[in-house]
Amino acid sequence: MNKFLFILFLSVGLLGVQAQERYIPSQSNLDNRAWFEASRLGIFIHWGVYSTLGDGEWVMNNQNFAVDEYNLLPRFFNPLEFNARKWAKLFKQSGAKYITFTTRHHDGFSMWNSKVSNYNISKATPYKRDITKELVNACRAEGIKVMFYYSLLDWGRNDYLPAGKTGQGIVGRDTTKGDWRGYIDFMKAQLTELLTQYGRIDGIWFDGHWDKPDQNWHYDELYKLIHQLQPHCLIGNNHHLAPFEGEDFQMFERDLPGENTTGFGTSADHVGKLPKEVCGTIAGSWGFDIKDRNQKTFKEVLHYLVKAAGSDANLLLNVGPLPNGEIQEYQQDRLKELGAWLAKYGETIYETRGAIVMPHPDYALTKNDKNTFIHVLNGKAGTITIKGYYPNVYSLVTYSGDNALTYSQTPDGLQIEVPQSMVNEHDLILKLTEQ
Ligand code: H79
Repeated sequence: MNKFLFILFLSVGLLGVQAQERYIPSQSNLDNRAWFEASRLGIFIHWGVYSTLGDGEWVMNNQNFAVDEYNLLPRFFNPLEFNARKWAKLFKQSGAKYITFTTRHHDGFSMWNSKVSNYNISKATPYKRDITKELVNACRAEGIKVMFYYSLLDWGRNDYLPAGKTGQGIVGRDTTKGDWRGYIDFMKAQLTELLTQYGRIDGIWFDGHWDKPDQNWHYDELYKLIHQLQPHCLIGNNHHLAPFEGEDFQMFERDLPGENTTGFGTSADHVGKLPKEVCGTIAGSWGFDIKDRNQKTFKEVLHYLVKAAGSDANLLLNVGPLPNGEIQEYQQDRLKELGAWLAKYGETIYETRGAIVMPHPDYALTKNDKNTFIHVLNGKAGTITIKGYYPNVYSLVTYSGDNALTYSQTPDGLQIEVPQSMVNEHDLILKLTEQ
């Protein structure tokens, strides 16, 4: 081959490789990102065979189960009170625009009728019904979009071995059967099922990367497969790092973007430009914990939502249903209260952008085309100073527009006088209009 042709082929080859690696989202994906970013509230559902033990979704690891012992759980996971339509109506009532359902958590149990693993709701439980299918259909009927949580980490399968950072005390696995390539192919087969048998799915939410942070997870293959099957499908991965190539949104676990109170590493310098989502719980834990005493009040849940929006992120708010399929009353109450609040003040949350200034314990700001909304969260009268420079304030009024406030721009920010008569313990919303 002459030298010129050789170089030409080489460059075309290299370009080809690069083109494969670089992810260019489809128009439908970009549209879906815009929908996602405008949605601002989703409902996270942690539900699986672990729920039967009432000790959270990490019980298999935390109590160092043997695989055979844990495998008894499906035999009495029989959620007779589960009613997908009732759940979907509740989620609708909360004002949420989508749900993210744990199709498979770290224990490896599949909540759908998987053909590549019998360890699933239809084949291993007396209940037999395909819960994922029922939930998808019920949500679709309410106009709620569906995303699937899918664990990369697996505490039960041999091919996942050797164990990663977690699950080291889980016994009864055959350590000679580790097969990473086989495990990746298994996940591809499961993801294919999830993305071909349930109609349109709007996102895949991965979790567990941090169990084997140095492992090659073959995301190029996994992400490509997902985007090939459903190009609009948004991929997020809870790896606690800056977004990887091929991802469509960035998530923050129990932290606002830029915060790092959990120590998971979602630090400020990792905040990227993709749509953002903060996930958090109504209870203390994700999966049902019978001794959970950290039930959040309406005010706490509302402030979570407002601060998430104020930091330009969605809130993915978690419920942990009981093993019988009911959602506990206090969790239902929080969702209904949020919905009632959003029905009145949704304009200040949906389709707004945040990060004008980052949320502060006392306030958070959101903005749409017409107004900036100042959410005063400290429930106090007196002077409050909002960081930033707002030189063109035309009017500063209460959300209803009935009352004007006194303000002045100072070097520290916009100083506002909140009279006692306006105090709102949940959220005093002020509407700032610029000239
Ligand atoms: O599904 C819920 C949790 O079960 C799951 N993600 C949410 C949405 C979750 N798993 N782990 N965590 C949350 C906490 C992660 C802890 C970590 Fe670590 C600390 C990961 C890395 C450092 C524990 C210790 C795992 C590896 C070392």
